[in-house]
Amino acid sequence: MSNLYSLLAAGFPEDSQAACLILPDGGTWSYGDIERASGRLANLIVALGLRPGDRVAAQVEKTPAALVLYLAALRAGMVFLPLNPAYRRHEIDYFLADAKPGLFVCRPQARALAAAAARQAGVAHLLELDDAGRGSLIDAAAPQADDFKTVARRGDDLAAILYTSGTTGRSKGAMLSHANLAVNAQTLHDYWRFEPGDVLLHMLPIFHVHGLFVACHCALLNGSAMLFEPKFDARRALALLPHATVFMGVPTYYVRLLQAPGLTAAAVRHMRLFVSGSAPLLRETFDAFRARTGHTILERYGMTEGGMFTSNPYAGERRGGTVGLPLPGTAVRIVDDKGMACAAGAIGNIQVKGDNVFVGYWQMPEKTRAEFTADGWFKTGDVGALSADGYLSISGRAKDLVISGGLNVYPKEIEDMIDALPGVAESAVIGLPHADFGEAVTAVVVRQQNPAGAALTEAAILAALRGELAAFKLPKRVHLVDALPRNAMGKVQKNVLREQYSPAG
Ligand code: MLC
Ligand code: AMP
Repeated sequence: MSNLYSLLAAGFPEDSQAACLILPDGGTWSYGDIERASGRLANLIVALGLRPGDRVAAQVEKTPAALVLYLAALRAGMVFLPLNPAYRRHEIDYFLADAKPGLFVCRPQARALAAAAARQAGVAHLLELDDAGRGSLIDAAAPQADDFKTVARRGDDLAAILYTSGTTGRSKGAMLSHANLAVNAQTLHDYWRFEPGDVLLHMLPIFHVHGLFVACHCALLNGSAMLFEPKFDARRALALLPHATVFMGVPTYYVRLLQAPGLTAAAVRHMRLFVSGSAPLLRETFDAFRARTGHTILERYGMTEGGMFTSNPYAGERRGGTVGLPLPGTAVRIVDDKGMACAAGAIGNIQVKGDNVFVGYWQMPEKTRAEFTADGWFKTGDVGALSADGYLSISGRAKDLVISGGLNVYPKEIEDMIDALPGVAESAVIGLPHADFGEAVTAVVVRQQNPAGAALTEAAILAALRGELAAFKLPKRVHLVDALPRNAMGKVQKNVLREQYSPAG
């Protein structure tokens, strides 16, 4: 097994001038440009003194240079650590202290904050990459040679660490190996039948599994061009879809496309494939999209800890309300709380096994052990059922997680912050149905019986959280109450809160 980059590069087109990234301003990065730029950055990373296995962290906007930085880190044998630019100091401090990267690449506007965090965590090198893809990172790489001999890696060597927040509040770094990513890339490329001439409309962020691995790996492996957009915008998507053949998005993208004027069968007649994932696609969205466009969205299911596990078939029946069949090489089973296999159709805990399943959580051997069964199955924390003919339906989550617009928010992290505010006795954070984001983060807060408690308001709580947390994690609403509902064991009944505060309830 070699370096994941070598596998991807084997799919690059023979013509090195063929387009890899097509930008909103019409600019193009060819496959040759990608190879040379990643060579320069890989040479720079080595010249800085980083060694294979060291971490390279990046908190930057989506630009070609950001993607090239990922490829350079792979080539040099480093472990890539992408971070959402929305994260604030509190979050960055934790990631840097935990992962101890040798190089941290930040946005210039976050330099002061990043420098303080990097100093505190003992990060040796801090470089900048701005939102136009320029900065000290690129300047430092400019004198480096274009050629770089991609470092050989073993299959179980780490390629990336992606942080996923934990139910206990502390984020966990999911360690993904070259083999994990390579096997999933190849499987998806083949299963979704990528073909010569495919063009991917890429509007996802590239700091998560969906945008960075699922989307980019399929396109690179296929030597395809990507219409590489900084973010999702429904009008822009409609303008670009006639030039694409494949689109991947979270359900919110499809909800917004359906609301935008101009989504017609004619507008998408060149398209070969629409893929949805990262959060449940409502049946009504699936049906409305088919009725409007004639295209049946292909829904698939996966998570940071292993990439994609299941997918609706390319040629067979794409069954709405299901996430399809286990992908080749991945096994899926449903078990009850005692670990006994469930019958077809019965709801239970979803467990998975396969070469794509991650290596473990960074420096958390006990958490890793707790998430695997004795016979090596990974406990996803999702709940669902397998039909008699093998289709998986996800009916809920055993883990306390809110997915808002495809981004995960762990209630415990928000509850801890709210509970620390003056005047707060306790709090519960829940997800409520939301037409655009799927779920909306909502806080229910109990006041202390004192003047600080009496002075609490929704606005004051939100203002206090805003500086500390990425904005997408902020509650869309805060409800102040006298007490939380509890069961006989004293556990907060979040299901009761969800019913009470649901828009329809
Ligand atoms: C932005 N905001 C959100 C939000 N995104 N609030 C809740 N949930 C979200 N997902 C807030 C911002 O903080 C800001 O708040 C306001 O909305 C406007 O910000 P914006 O950046 O203009 O929003 P917009 O561009 O509309 O972004 C929404 C979105 C985006 C849905 C297009 O979040 C997105 O692209 N999501 C996809 C995430 C993704 O890639 N997930 C895959 C994870 S991988 P304020 O207060 O500042 O105004 C994974 C595994 C798998 O899950 O299976 O794939
Ligand atoms: P993340 O930890 O960000 O990788 O998110 C993974 C989680 O997203 C999974 O454990 C599921 O709960 C959820 N998820 C991903 N795809 C789907 C889908 N198609 N339907 C329902 N939930 C999904």
